[in-house]
Amino acid sequence: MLHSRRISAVRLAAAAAIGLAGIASASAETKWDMPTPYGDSNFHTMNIAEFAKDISEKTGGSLTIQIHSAGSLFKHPEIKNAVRKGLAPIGEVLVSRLSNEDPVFGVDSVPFMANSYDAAWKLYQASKPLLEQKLEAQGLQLLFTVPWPPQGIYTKKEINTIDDLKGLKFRAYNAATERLAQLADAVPTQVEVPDLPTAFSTGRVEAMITSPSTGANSKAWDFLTHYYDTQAWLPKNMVFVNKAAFDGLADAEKAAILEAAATAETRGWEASKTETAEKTKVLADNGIKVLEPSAELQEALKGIGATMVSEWEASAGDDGKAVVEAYSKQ
Ligand code: PCA
Repeated sequence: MLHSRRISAVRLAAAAAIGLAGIASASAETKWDMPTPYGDSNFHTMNIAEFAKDISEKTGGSLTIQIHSAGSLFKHPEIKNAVRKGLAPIGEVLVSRLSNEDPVFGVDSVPFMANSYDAAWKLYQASKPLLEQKLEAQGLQLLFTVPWPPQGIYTKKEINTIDDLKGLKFRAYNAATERLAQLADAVPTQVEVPDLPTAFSTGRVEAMITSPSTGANSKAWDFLTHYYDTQAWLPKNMVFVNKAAFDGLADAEKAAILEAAATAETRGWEASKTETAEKTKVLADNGIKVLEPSAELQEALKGIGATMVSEWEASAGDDGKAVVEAYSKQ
């Protein structure tokens, strides 16, 4: 036991050293591997592809980034720690995947706390100093965030009241979606986006809450029939770097990354807005019934949201108070 543990520790250190070796030689050509969780046709991945191209152009090819999408290099739950350990120098995750580590990471997924682009941007600005601080404590640096379109409910049957969700096997993608499912008396199961078609077609799950993007990218019409535009929250993805890897770059390369990141953030927020209408239309064009939730359903969801806001505030303590106060002043 002891022996095997030592071997794995040595292996891990060796892997980390290999990971960082490419980074240290800033004067030569540096190639960074970048794990991301979502597929190539998703607008986040497309935005990151532009970001990578931009960096390569700005640095005259001295720094290039190779994207490994759809969890192909590291699976979504592993990406943050892979970057933290230097196994990959840069990566993308859904911020709220980390809410189990610290409630601050989950603030953008509390239902109805900020459910428009304007509110989501303000909440981002209000929470950014703490977000950066929490990442820095892990040797990570935030580069940019981009929100998903507002979240709506997908089902295989008509949903008129919250009771219609009772007992449904409900796909979750973070702690908040799991909690929402519990509060609706549904049964949550975590499933990553690349696994959605299989999970639905084998009956592991039968309903979900996500964006029109993820519904359209996963061809939801193959296994679902109804989409309720509840506009419950706009969760963000973030792109972040291993601070030591970043510090090992030449100054011009660091500047190129920061400039490309600022551009990617602006472009990504705009793309997300365009995406909302475009992908909602794709759902409708492919036969999904795109519907407004009934007043009764929406009220019940807001009730669940209110419970979750209190729970979030209680768990986030002083950090939570600071974010809420900064948000109210935005
Ligand atoms: N798509 C991702 C996160 C939120 C979204 O719209 C997902 O469904 O996992």
